[in-house]
Amino acid sequence: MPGTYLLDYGAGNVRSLVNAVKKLGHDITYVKDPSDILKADKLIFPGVGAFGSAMTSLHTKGYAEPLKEYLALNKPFMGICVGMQTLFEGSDESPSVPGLGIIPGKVTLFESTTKAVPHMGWNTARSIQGPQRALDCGLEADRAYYFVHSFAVPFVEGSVEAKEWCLTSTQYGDQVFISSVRRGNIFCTQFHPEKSGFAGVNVLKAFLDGGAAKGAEADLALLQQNPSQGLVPGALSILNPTFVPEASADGFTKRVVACLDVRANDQGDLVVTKGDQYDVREQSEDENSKGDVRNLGKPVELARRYFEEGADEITFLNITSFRNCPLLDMPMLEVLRRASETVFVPLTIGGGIKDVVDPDGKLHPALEVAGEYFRNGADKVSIGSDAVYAAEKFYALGGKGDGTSAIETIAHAYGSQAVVISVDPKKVYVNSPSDTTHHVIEPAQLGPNGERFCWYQCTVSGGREGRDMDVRQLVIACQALGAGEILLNSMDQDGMKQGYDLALIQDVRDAIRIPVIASSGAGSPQHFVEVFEKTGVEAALAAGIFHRREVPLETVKDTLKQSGIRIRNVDA
Ligand code: 1PR
Repeated sequence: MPGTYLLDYGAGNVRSLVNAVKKLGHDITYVKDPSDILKADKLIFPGVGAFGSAMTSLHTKGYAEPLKEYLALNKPFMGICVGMQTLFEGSDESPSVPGLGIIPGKVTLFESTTKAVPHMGWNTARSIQGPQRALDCGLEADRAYYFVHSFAVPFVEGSVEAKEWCLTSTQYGDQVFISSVRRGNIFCTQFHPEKSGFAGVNVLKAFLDGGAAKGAEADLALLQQNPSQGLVPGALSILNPTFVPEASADGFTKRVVACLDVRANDQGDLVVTKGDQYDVREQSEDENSKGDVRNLGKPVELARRYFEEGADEITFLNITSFRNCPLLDMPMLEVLRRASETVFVPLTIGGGIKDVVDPDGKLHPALEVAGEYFRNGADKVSIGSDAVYAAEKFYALGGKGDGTSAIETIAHAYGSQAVVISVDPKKVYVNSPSDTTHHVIEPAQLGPNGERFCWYQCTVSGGREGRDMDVRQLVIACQALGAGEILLNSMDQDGMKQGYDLALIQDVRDAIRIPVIASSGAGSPQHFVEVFEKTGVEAALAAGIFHRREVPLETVKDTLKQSGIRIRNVDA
């Protein structure tokens, strides 16, 4: 059957892409057999995971040769992220594995001494082939797109890939890389259109409506006007000789994340709740009974609201996951499936990412649990308690992993960018650094007994148990084990609306190079300004003020913008 096909090798979340394509009114069929590839009218290849495993999957499934043939026929093709990278000659990520070699050039690792790596977040795309060509592909200069990658193809002025392929380039910190390519009917993006809000949905729409082909026709017209260029019609894009690209500028934005703590209430309904210092029950008049679990709304509806209001990412935390839950009963799977139908920004799921045992004794390793979440619409999983146990083992082994932890196995299969560590620290005050073996800092305020110092103790099971590990030890170990991001909560600040714990956040930001999401304590838009200006974190998360509509997301973004902090505009 001709039609639009999806080339998937089962390595991650393709649900959002499929949902976006369907939302645009198109059917999409999964490639199940190599022969399907050449049947396609349009082919989308959303690469996920590492370059080497993507290439290996293409070869072992017999997809590589028909794919090359499809590309040589100049049929409509859209590659996304690693799906774009595989078209190049190779990647430093997997040096021994050659790419498809359709585009000259090599994928290289971002420099991490000057900025956080992965490049995770929203950034703009500068037109290289001229604004009309970009527009044909649905790309607009003033909109931001969601990127998540550690490797990219450098944009080198004058190189063949820059001259003949590069549609847009993007600057991240001090580096400029190729963020989309187009030649004839072949169009690829390094960013994820299916995660880039309405701006990204427009890019998918343009592809499905034949956008790249419009460019191919324009190439032909240009070629007829300039026959001396000697290019092959329909197969090559040529630079518009009259177009001079703008100077490159870093368009990377800070992210505002909405967080939904989810659990079943006493009636058994799944609700979004929110605690004060992790206590999610209403105050009870009767000392002997517990108050009700606070109910602030339904997870799917709230997620949709935050997407529409401009959240750059949405995180769901299953906060009662310390209870063992059989894999098939995981309530968050349905939440994800439904949320990914209407929410087109990255979704993170946390709580219960660990080895799970079913009532019949069947063990599901954390990797399998995470895989289930990815297939149901998650882009990242967040690991809490299990990360603390993994870090303890890391130090017991003398500063190395043994390859079996959830962090290692999930990062290996799905990439570091898919593994977030959720940290639940609690302050422990001391009079002097010599009172503890842990790393101490001087907090802004003295402790209850006038203590000048404190260390941050890691906890497990939603703060119910403290461990002999400080936050600095935890984040350093998790980074070494392969985590891609830190979600830094604070049990002391949670729900208090007094602002983020800047000393803690600064300390963690300085200790590692992976992105950090500041969490807990936001009470006003100014708190977001403060955390970005004072600590340099990449993202800031809030829950209570958004759920209670005390501070709208739009106001947070407007205030950040007015303060000169780059953010993604709320799009429509
Ligand atoms: O240990 O891997 O199963 O994960 C459990 C997850 O559940 C962890 O991510 C842990 O942070 C979370 N969790 C467990 N218990 C609670 C609780 O509140 N009782 N929630 C909990 C953590 C903190 C943030 C909150 C921010 C912002 N909640 O998620 O959203 O503090 O709040 P604010 O803006 O209102 O101040 P595992």
